[in-house]
Amino acid sequence: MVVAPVLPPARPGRPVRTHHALLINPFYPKDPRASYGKHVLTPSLALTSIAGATPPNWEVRYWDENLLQGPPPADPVPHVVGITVHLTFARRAYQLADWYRQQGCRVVLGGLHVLSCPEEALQYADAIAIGDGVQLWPQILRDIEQGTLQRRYEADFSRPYSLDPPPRRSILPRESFLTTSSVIATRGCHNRCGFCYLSTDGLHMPYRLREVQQVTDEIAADGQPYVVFIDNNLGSRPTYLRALCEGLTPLEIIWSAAVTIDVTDDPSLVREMALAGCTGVFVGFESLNGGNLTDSRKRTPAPEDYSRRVAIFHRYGIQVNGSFVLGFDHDRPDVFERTVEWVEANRLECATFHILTPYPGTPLFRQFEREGRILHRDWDKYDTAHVVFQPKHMSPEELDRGYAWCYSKLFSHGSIWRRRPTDNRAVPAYLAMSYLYKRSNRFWHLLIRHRQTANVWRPLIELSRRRHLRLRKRLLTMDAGGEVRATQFVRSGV
Ligand code: B12
Ligand code: SF4
Repeated sequence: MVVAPVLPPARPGRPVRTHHALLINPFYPKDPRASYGKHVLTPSLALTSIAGATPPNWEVRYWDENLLQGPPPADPVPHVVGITVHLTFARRAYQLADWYRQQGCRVVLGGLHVLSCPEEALQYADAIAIGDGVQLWPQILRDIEQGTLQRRYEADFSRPYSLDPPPRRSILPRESFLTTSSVIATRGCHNRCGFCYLSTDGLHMPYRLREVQQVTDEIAADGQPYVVFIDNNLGSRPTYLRALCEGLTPLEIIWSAAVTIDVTDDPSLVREMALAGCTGVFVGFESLNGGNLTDSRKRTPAPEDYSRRVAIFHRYGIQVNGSFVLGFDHDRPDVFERTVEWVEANRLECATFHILTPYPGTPLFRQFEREGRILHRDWDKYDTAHVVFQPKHMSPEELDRGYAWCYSKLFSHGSIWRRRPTDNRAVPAYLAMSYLYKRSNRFWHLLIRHRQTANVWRPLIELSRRRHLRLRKRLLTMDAGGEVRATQFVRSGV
């Protein structure tokens, strides 16, 4: 899980198979301190979306190096290779691009890192797609057919979302993911935090909504019991979320999504989410220090009110996966202990920790550059698991050790036990799931390599879904102040 598959020597001079496109999600090393499970939770929506926009006279194939099935295929030699590039796997993407170009393929690079560092990506590609690939991909393929391929293609994200064709999930190896239904309903976010990729220079991503019917049709067509919404913030527009919940309820699926904590402003909306099948939310708390949130320009309720709001999710049986960023300018060496203590006191079912990472092109990157605090530009290490800048009140080593300590503490037997649900009936399921998810990386490795992820997880998901249907019935019979407890299996969020 930490070393990319070795590429065999390139075999140039073979004929390319015309109108054959290969889409690749490159390998990235996994942090062994966190769970490997999250990496096979869902497939890349970028590539299925682009596949959906592929003209019918093109054959399209998908390869995800993170599924541990060896190096990507070069037989037959693809006419076009499309690679998605994030900064953490940019180096690997460029290596793959070189390898395919040596064999006569046309290589197109797209994705977030291409948007923030286009000149860098151009050195490795025949063409780059800056921005929305769904608009650009058909035009790129047409230009390749006509021999008029340009070097750069650009599109912003302002086109109405409802014009996008549905993602093509039929290209996916269904057995390799916990669910193939990674779905998006909204694009953008009402916030623009200084450290977030949404603040990248040149990224024009206004808030966009898809028709509820479009979203529910897509979910029904994929036929999975569990759906993961990969929206930056599904709760940005509460009226839309309410309408979406109404559309999701009859599907009788379970789902999870990322939301900001202000979704709890109206507890009746949280109740609607539970009734529609929401079993878990991923919440970016970011920090328990208000100064850090103000510096980041995050519009959010005060950290002092977080506990009350977490309890609202729990009241309706929704698990909370809290995301915390460590190393902000108001953080001192006690931040690690204080954060973990808070996670335990509030019985968060799961948490993810991230070392503050200045993504290139963001205000945070510019600030640290101005202050001379960027330590290096080795993008491989910009994965939120490595320190790449000089923190204000501690050394990089202290931050690195503190981050590792947070995970070892969170995944320890004691912490898992302290965060158990208050309802004793829910404890066995919680423990089984916690151990499977958090302390079984060897097992995950086997499941992934032997393509058993779906076989092992689907029965558990189905069980969770049925339990959740019963929970919804109980919830319906209660008044709005009623309470159900978290008794689910499925981990929350991504
Ligand atoms: C799902 C997800 C994951 C899943 C990945 C599942 C998978 N198998 O892909 C998991 C949970 C594993 C994951 C892990 C991590 N993630 Co993540 N993840 C996301 C998330 C929520 C959705 C990505 C997505 O599918 N977007 C929807 C697609 C349609 O958008 P898109 O990728 O931008 O693609 C469009 C264009 O860019 C372009 N395009 C993209 N590729 C290509 C290729 C071609 C050929 C073309 C023509 C066009 C094109 O066209 C697409 C359609 O318009 C995003 C946040 C977000 N909402 O986007 C974060 C995000 C991508 N993740 C991020 C991070 C930091 C991580 C981690 C490093 C965090 C951690 N410490 O664990 C890890 C490690 C992964 C890694 N090394 O990259 C950051 C990346 C920041 C950056 N600047 O690169 C994001 C943006 C979150 C954030 N707010 O900071 N992640
Ligand atoms: S709330 Fe989350 S998704 Fe929205 S801008 Fe801030 S970090 Fe990004």
